[in-house]
This record gives sequence, structure tokens and C-alpha cells, in this order.
Amino acid sequence: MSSIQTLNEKFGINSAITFCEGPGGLTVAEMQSPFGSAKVAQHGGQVLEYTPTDQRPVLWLSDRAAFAPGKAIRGGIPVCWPWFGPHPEDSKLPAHGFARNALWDVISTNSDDSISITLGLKQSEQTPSAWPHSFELSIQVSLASSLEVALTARNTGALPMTCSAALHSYFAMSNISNIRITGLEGTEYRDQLDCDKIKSDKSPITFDREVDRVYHDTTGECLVEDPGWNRSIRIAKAGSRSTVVWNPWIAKAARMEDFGDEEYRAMVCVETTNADDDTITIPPGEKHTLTAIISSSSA
Ligand code: TA6
Repeated sequence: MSSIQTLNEKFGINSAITFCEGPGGLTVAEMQSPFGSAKVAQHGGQVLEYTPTDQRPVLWLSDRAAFAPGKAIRGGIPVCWPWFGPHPEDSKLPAHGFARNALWDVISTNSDDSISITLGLKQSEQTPSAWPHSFELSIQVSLASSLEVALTARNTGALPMTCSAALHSYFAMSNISNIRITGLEGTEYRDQLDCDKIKSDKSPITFDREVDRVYHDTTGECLVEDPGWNRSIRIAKAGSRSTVVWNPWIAKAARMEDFGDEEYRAMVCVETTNADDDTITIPPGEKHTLTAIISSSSA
């Protein structure tokens, strides 16, 4: 019996959750409910799609995304763990940690009040030696009137475990030049494009160049207003005091092989993070959960 057949036998739930072969031969869980649909890959524990009923897809996925073991998938909601951005000591290590490049196990599925799937990852011989911790990572994706993505890191070792993380969500936009993001006005941010200077802006965020900002001390929700598609995407969160906003714009998009030169127009990242001084130290036996709650409605 194929691994997909085994997964469907063990975890499939009628038409609510079925496992199939996705792009690049990756195993994907397809979730279906009256509220909409979603797809989650075992590779990276990564949400690939979220489409509310009668709406356009909420998440963006590059037409050039690589779907291959060991490579990060460009789009959806990559799981950046146990470090956000470059590794703090060793620049040779992959940016944004190793979780998004690893194969996760299916732990459970459920169809009680929402359709949900939980995947898990724990230390193994594949875990980079740079991360000498025992851990259990799980991601629970729940589909109801919103999409809730909860990343839980449990420290199963004997020493405190300090990690940074991101649910690195890519949202589909009609045209980056016509959208604005509210909810972060007046919030201090580290400008990754200007010598990490700390700045703030009283206005909603608009885009006419590359933007790469880590907002600090913010627990509130963001609203991405997209008049071109007459909708707003709301990103609420829990377990996070930092938010990242990114669009690569023209030059950086052209430098990324898994990113179409013109695709910067069609996306924006609003990332739910534990970054900068929001890095989390988890005592032995304890856990921390980072949650993003995503919904979309006509503007
Ligand atoms: O979250 C913003 C960011 O850190 C940007 O600096 C950019 O590097 C982006 O993540 C994508 O990183 P990746 O390693 O997925 O190409």
C-alpha cells in the first residue's frame, strides 16, 4: 500500500480530508468544508492554499515554486523555525531554520467543530548539529470561517531552548501598488533595508519599493485592504509580539530563481513572528504556541 493510501486509511475523513500526490510528488492533505478549502504539504508542514468559499485564493504561491525535498516552497505559509532570518552565528546554515525543508509526520486529523490536521517534527539525525536540542514541533491547521495555524514548540530536553520563528504568510494581491496595510501605524519597526534603523510611520503601509520591516511590541491584528479585488484580509495572532511585512519589489524578485520577475506585484507577506526581542526561551518540559488566524471578507 502506498504511503498516500496508508495516510488516507489512517487519517482521511470522507471528503473533508484526503491525501493526494501534489506538485513534485509531495504528499498533500486536501481539506474541504462548507467554509472553503485548504491544502497542507507534509513537506515543511506548510500550508500551500487557503480559499474561502466563493472567494479567490487568499494565499499566494509562486508559479516558479520548487517542490522538492530539502527546498523551501515559495509561497503559502512557510514555517520558519528555530531561527527567523539568517542563523545568528553561522551564515552557512539555511535562512529561516530547517523546519520548512524537513518532512513532517501526520499526527492527527479531526472534523468536529472545524476540519483540522496536525503535523509534527522532532529532532532526528537530520537535525543540524547547530541545533543540539530535543524538541517536538507541531502545527495544527484548522479550517472554519477563518484559517487558524498554530505552531507549538515543546522543549523535551534538559536545557532551556531559545528560538525565533515565523509563520511566513504570503498573501495574494490584485496589485501591490494599490493595497494598504493597517494595524501597524505608529508601531516601531526595524528597517532591514536601512541598516536596521528603528523607525515608525503614522500612516498605513503602502508599497512603491521593496519593504522589509520587523515591527516590535505589537500584538494586534493587521488588515490588508485590496480594493482591486474588493476584499480585506485580516491577520490576527496569539503568542507573538512582532510582525514582519515584506515585498521584494523588482530587483530582489529578479534575483530569486523561485520567484517570477513580475510576481512581486501579486503578493505581500504579513508574517506572524517571534523575532528580534520577541525571541522565545522555552524551559525544559514547557512549550510555546505561535498562532495566526487568517480571514478574508469583501471590503
Ligand atoms: O521575512 C522577510 C524575509 O526575511 C526577507 O528578508 C526575505 O529574505 C524573505 O524573508 C524570504 O526569505 P527566503 O529565505 O524564503 O527567500
